[in-house]
Amino acid sequence: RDRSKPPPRELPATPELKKSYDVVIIGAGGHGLAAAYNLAKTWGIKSVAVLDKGYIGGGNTARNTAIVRANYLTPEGVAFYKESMGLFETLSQELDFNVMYTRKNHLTLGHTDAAMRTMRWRAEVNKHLGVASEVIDAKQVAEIEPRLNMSDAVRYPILGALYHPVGGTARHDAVAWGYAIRAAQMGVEIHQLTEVTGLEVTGDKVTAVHTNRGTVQAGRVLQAVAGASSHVAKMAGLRLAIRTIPLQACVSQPVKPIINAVVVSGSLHCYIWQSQRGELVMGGAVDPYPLWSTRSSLEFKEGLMGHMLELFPFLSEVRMMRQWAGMSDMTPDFAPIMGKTHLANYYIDAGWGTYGFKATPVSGKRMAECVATDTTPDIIKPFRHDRFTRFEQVGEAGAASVGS
Ligand code: PYC
Repeated sequence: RDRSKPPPRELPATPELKKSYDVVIIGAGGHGLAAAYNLAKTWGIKSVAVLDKGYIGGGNTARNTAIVRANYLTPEGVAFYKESMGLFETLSQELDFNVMYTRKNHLTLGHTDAAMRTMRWRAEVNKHLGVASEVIDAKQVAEIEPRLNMSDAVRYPILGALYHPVGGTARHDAVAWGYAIRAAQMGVEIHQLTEVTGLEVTGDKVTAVHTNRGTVQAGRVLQAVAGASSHVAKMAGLRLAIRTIPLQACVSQPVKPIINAVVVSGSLHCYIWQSQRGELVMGGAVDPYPLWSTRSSLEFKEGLMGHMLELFPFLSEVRMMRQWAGMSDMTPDFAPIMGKTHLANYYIDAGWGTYGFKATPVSGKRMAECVATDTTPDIIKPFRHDRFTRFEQVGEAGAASVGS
C-alpha cells in the first residue's frame, strides 16, 4: 500500500449471496470477523461468507466494556489470554486501523484475606507463564489510583490488589470493523441482515445453511454467536453446558480525567475505568437469573451505584448517561467452549460469559487454524465442548472480574 495515503476505511460493497462457500461463519461479531480475517490472511481461504442476523459487531461486541487483560487463574486461561494480549499490542499495525489499545494499570482490589490469597495465587501463575502481575499493598494501590477511598472504616476496606500493568482497554467497534474491512478487502463476504434459520445435517456433516435469504452450501461451518450459542448449536444437534444471563453496564456523563486505572472489586461486584471521551465506564455482576433479554433494569443501577460510591464517594454528583445489557453465555467453569464438535465440519466458538471481547484476536487466530487444518490447536484444547462430561473443567471462576 502507498504509505503516503491513509489506509482505506470503507467496507467494500457486499456481492449477492452465493450458492456455496468453502467456509460459512455464523456471526459477524469480533470473533467471527477475526476468524474470517485469519482464514483469508494466514490460510489463503477466501471463499468465506460471514452471516449475521443483525449488523457487524452489533451483538455482544457492541455491548461489552472494552477491558482487556490476561491475569487469569488457570495455566490454560493465562496462556490463552496472554496470546490475545500480545496480538492486541500490535493489532492497530496488523490491521492498519487504530483499535486504540491502551495499557491502563489494571487493579483487582482485595478486601479480605481470602481475596488476597487468590490474588497471590493468580500472581504466581501469571508470573510463571510470563504475564506481568503482582500483588501490591494498600499504599501502592493509593499511589496508582489516588482517588480511591482507602479508609479502613468502611464495610470492605482495601487491603491490596492484584496489579496487572498491561491490562487496559481497546475500542470494541474498531476491533470488529478493522477485522471486517481487512477481511472483506481480501474477498471475504460479510452478509448482514442474513439470519441463519436452520442447518442441514447429513450423516456427520453440515451440508447446507438455511437463511432468511436462501440456502447456502458450506464446506465447513463455524459458529461464533456469543449470546445465542445454545440456539445455533441446537440447530447442529449439539447441547451446550451454557446458561444465558444478561450482563448490564453503563457510562456516566463525560468528566475531566479523574480515574487512571481499570479498577475492579470482586467483593463489591463492580468495576470502573474512564474512557478517552471522559465517560466513566462501569459494570457489575451478571443478573441473578437467566433471561433472553437485553433490557436494562433499575435494580442493576441502584446496586452498582451503591457499591461504586463505597470505592469513589466523590462520584455522588456524577450523572449516569447510558445503560445497556449484553447476553453472557455462562459455562459452569467460566471458560469458553472452542474447537471441533461431534460433526466433522462444524466448529464452535462459544461460552464467552463475561470475557469474550478480550479473547477476540486469539480466538480469531486459533479458530481459523482449527477450521483450516481441521485440527484443534493445543492452546484451545482445554476448552473442548465435551470437557464437562469428562470431568475436565478449567475452573476459571476465581479470575472472573464480575462473578455470578
Ligand atoms: O473479565 O475483565 C473482565 C470483565 C470486565 C467486565 C466484564 N468482564
